[in-house]
Amino acid sequence: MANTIHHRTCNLCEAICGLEIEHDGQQIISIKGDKNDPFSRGHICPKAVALQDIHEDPDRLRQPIKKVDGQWQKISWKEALDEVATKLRATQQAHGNDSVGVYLGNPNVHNTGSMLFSRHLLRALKTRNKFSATSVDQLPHHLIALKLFGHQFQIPVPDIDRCDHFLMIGANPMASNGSIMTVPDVRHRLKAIKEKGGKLVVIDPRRSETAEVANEHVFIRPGTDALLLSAMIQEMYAANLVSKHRLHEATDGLDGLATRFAAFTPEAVADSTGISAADIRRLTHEFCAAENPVIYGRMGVSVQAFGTLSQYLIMLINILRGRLDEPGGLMLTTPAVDTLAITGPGHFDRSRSRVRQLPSFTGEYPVAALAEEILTPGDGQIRALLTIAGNPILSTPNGRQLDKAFGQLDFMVSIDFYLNETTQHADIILPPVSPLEREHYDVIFHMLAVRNSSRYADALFEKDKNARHDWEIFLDLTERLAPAKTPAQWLQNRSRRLMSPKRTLNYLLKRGPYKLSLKALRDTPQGIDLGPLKPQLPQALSHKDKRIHLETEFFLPDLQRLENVLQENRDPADSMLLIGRRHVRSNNSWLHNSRRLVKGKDRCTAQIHPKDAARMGLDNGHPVRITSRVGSIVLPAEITDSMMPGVISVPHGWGHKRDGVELSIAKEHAGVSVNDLTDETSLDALSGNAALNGLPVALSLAS
Ligand SMILES: Nc1nc2c(c(=O)[nH]1)N[C@H]1C(S)=C(S)[C@@H](COP(=O)(O)OP(=O)(O)OC[C@H]3O[C@@H](n4cnc5c(=O)[nH]c(N)nc54)[C@H](O)[C@@H]3O)O[C@H]1N2
Ligand SMILES: Nc1nc2c(c(=O)[nH]1)N[C@H]1C(S)=C(S)[C@@H](COP(=O)(O)OP(=O)(O)OC[C@H]3O[C@@H](n4cnc5c(=O)[nH]c(N)nc54)[C@H](O)[C@@H]3O)O[C@H]1N2
Ligand code: SF4
Ligand SMILES: [Mo]
Repeated sequence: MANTIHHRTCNLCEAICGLEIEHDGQQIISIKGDKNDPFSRGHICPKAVALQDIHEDPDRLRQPIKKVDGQWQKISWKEALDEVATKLRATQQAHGNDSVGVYLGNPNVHNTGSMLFSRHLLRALKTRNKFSATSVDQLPHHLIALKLFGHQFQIPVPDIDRCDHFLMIGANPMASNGSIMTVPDVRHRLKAIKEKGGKLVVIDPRRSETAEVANEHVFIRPGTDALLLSAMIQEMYAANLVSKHRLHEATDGLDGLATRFAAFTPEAVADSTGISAADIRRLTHEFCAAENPVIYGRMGVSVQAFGTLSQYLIMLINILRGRLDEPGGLMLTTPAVDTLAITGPGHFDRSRSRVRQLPSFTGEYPVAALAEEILTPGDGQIRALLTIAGNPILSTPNGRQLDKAFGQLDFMVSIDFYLNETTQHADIILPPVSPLEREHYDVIFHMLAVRNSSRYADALFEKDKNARHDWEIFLDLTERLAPAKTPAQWLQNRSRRLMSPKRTLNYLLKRGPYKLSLKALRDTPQGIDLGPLKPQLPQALSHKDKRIHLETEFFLPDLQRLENVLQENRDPADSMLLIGRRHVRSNNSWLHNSRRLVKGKDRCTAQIHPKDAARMGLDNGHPVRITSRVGSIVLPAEITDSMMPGVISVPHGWGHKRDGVELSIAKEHAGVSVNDLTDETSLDALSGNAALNGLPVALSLAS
């Protein structure tokens, strides 16, 4: 067979780059960027080739396996599914519905079938003990969108192509390729801001890859962003920099705002943040003076002790400067599939977790509470667990405690194609097809994109007869957990299968704002450009009264907690602050089994400033022990002046040398897990999101 080019979007990160995959029907010949994709314009990153490596990986599971006397055995799908359903139901019959827990990981969001079909399974599970990676990530964004605009997914994104001043806090898109801002080819888009005479300013405790390409980089002490942002708001009021804007008429809560920030003068926060009062004033004035400024923050500000407050203040600054819903500011998308309608508005604090009384968000509890819900006896204790496309042992706080908790479950099942740090605890693993054996449409990321666009691909390779999609596994389990008792229920089950992700998608596209269809997208495999983002507020608000609800009485009491930080006096000799790091050739915990991505020098290092290293007598490359309340890790030091003094940076997703892991390449480059240090009691008080950044740790030399 002659070689063919298959067009599809890469599903590995949020940038949704267009790919051209050359293949001969069996084997992949090459993976390149698709120059004709109007959105990504040929851009790809080094991770794209991992799609081939995952597909061909001999370690990838292709058939269900079951642990018998500590040994894994291949079993049939029927046997596996029957046993999983029987065990989950037996647990629930004996101990109540909440005795089964479920954790959903990040790749679900990059999987069309999972996005469209997981709700059936979640409903059939009938448990309140649901958890996901949202609460180690973007939970503050959802909470703010829900409160202010009325829908958890109504999250405006920076209109990067039309802004002329980009103030970026705690985000590193040059490594991450953008987040809650789907922005393929971010390098050129950032460069374009500078080329038109605009300015990119990065605020980060590390001179990140993005800081390197910025006009200006400002170090900030981790966890103090809310102080900086409060001082900016104080200065905006004091210097009369608040703009008049049409949306202010439609905003509740603006009155009296100035007084709430009066105490946070630039002078008051300078020492705590490590940024001089003069610099804070200058940053504020430059931002407000620009014609089309936007301020945006991501992981560094979301996943810390003031995550929600920081994101709220970022939103407030955009609103006060009149940048919400303006070209070049923070804007909402108009995706081809009405994602808001599928996901539902969401809700907050409808129930509380059993042990620590943490609030739920749209039916999920903060994942920092997962271990205690398994370990603490009593009514509602989790005794059986289902994980779907997640690796919480490496990606959520206090991984060692979770190891202990998973070890004591009566039953665990994982829907995953790798035997990794989490799934090795399972009794049964149900592996779905590889990403190239399924169709792909980004239900979520077109909604968070800096330009309206739409792109679909059929599966590249037909799946094996014996293989199942994630969505099929979900329905297989749903039908066993909630068997049809009436002809009507039987029909409903049949019609769900018939609807398939493809048909569902076709239906949603046709009903969407552009009246597209699968056919239209198949005819344009490079994707369709649907134009720049458009102003649409207040009409598009999900709140029935079409007003923005600032809900100051929910958010601003947290300023009191912030004032305590002002009093803190930290001696770096006693404790340093730990932050995270991403690298363009990693993807959370699960791409380290690709030889091409892990080769080269060790990336799992502790970056530390020369001054801190000198104080300890630490040489470059020497092992350093980092200790927190919950544990300690030892890894090589990387001494670099790209770190702010007093701060240490360790990437997450490593630590593959754990018992039972069957990832041959990843184990050769194992590293250690920073989440053996992060603390499940360290939370963003408003949302329950984990505070993984800014954790105090002690350092010592290790041998
Ligand atoms: N310290 C620290 N911790 C962090 C972060 C940090 O910055 N610092 N970042 C956090 C963030 S933002 C996130 S999103 C989380 C991620 O947390 P998780 O989602 O729990 O972890 P991943 O590493 O993404 O694990 C993904 C799992 O899904 C499997 N998988 C991949 N594709 C598929 C598929 O199509 N179907 C199925 N069924 N399985 C699949 C992989 O084999 C792997 O086991 O980590 C968080 N943890
Ligand atoms: N290559 C690669 N790409 C990815 C991923 C990956 O693992 N690898 N993961 C994907 C996922 S799931 C997500 S959610 C996104 C995340 O996307 P980003 O948020 O852009 O990625 P991070 O690299 O976590 O950037 C966080 C930055 O915040 C800084 N920081 C840490 N603490 C603080 C603080 O207290 N204040 C301030 N101001 N800054 C701080 C860090 O130094 C870092 O530069 O990336 C996605 N893309
Ligand atoms: S930037 Fe993200 S979407 Fe683009 S090729 Fe890399 S991993 Fe894939
Ligand atoms: Mo994430």
